[in-house]
Amino acid sequence: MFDDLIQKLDGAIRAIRNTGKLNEKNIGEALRGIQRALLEADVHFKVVKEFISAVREKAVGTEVTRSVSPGQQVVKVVHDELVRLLGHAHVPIAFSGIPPSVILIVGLQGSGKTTFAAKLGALLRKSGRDPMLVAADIYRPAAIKQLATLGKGINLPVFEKGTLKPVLICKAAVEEARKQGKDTLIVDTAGRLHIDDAMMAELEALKSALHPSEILYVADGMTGQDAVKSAQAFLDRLDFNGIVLTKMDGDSRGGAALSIRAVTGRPIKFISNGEKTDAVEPFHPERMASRILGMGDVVTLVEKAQEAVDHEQAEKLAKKLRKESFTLDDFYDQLQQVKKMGPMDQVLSMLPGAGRMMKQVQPDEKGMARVEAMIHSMTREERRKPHLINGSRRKRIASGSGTTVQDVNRLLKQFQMMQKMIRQMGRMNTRGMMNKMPFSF
Ligand SMILES: Nc1nc2c(ncn2[C@@H]2O[C@H](COP(=O)(O)OP(=O)(O)OP(=O)(O)O)[C@@H](O)[C@H]2O)c(=O)[nH]1
Ligand SMILES: [Mg+2]
Repeated sequence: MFDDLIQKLDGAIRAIRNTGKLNEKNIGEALRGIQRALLEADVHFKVVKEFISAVREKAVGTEVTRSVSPGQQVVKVVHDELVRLLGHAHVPIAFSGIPPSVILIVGLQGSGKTTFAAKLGALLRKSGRDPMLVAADIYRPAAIKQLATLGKGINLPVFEKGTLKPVLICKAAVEEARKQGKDTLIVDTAGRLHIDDAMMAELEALKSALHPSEILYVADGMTGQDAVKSAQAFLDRLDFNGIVLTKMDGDSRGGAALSIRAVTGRPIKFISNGEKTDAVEPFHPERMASRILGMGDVVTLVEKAQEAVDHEQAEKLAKKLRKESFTLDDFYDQLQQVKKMGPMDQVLSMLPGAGRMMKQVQPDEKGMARVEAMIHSMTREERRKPHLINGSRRKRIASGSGTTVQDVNRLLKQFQMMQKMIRQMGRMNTRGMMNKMPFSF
């Protein structure tokens, strides 16, 4: 996600990041680099213009404190502006006081509505609600079946009434929810290739019949500015209250993510990053800004870990991180847990400094098996105190694991880097991270 943008921003800021002196010239250069990076990521030009002028104003006006370098202070300004652009804080889903709450999923054809409806259902159930999916896309023959299959896969009930009118289907669904005590209805609606009047009228009718507590506009993150334009059209007719960005796992340049909130004034509530039903995250502006600036997203990483890892283990790891006693044994345990968390590249992209590291490491499952074999070939003491592993031990480990001494060297070096990163993370408390900023990127 955002790979290209992350690299370009990194390049633009690198020159001034550690500089002791800021002047018109180096600030100007950095700002031009940032501007270019954003435009190339397909961010709306007006949004870019405002962004740059806000950064310029704040960067020039900031008091430089002793503890950080002026360059780092500019990075902080960019980070804060990114957070502002992405919408300050996470905005949760709204529910109505009288059940069932109705959540209407709308958007263009193929944007990912049906998939997201199922994902949302699974998420809400995890948070203790009792949702039911409603099949209100009656135009595409396979649509009802698609939702039914998705629902079955995650064990969620799907309400359908064939090709009855959507308003009637939904009214019947509300009745049924009351009968069964379901507290949330997630309504999958039909998409269209272009925004046509009849389709909008149908959605308006659903809105006034159902009084949804939430209308979520699903935007295909890969389509960049187009997604923003059609969002505006939906906003005019339906006044939706939240946005879902899908397909953020693809080679999306990030433009939609960065402009859609500013242009519509509506918060992004979720991002979806894969075809599987668990590939979805609540959207947190601050975490995303950190990811975009290559500072990683430690909070989401920890949350994902907590989902995949049993609680006790997560606690233990947190303690180790605090005490800075992270060993190769822990690293090995982590690898096992990481495997459960999802595709390697997505998980790693949340680590601070990962953007650049990923390019060098190219994590893959095969590489992981090699790492496991190497760690297996070490003695207990070596795993605890990797700095003891000298030349002859490296040779032994390599032959024991069917790898080369270079492989062992690389692993130990990476492990050292990771320890260093973890020490730095320990020093920053994740929220106040920007205040201290011993940057690792
Ligand atoms: N890679 C990726 N694919 C996705 C994501 N979300 C949805 N898709 C895929 O995109 C395609 C369209 O998804 P649907 O959920 O059917 O989209 P829709 O908006 O319901 O489509 P219509 O009902 O035809 O308007 C499917 O092949 C999905 O598997 C995502 O976050 N990442
Ligand atoms: Mg659909």
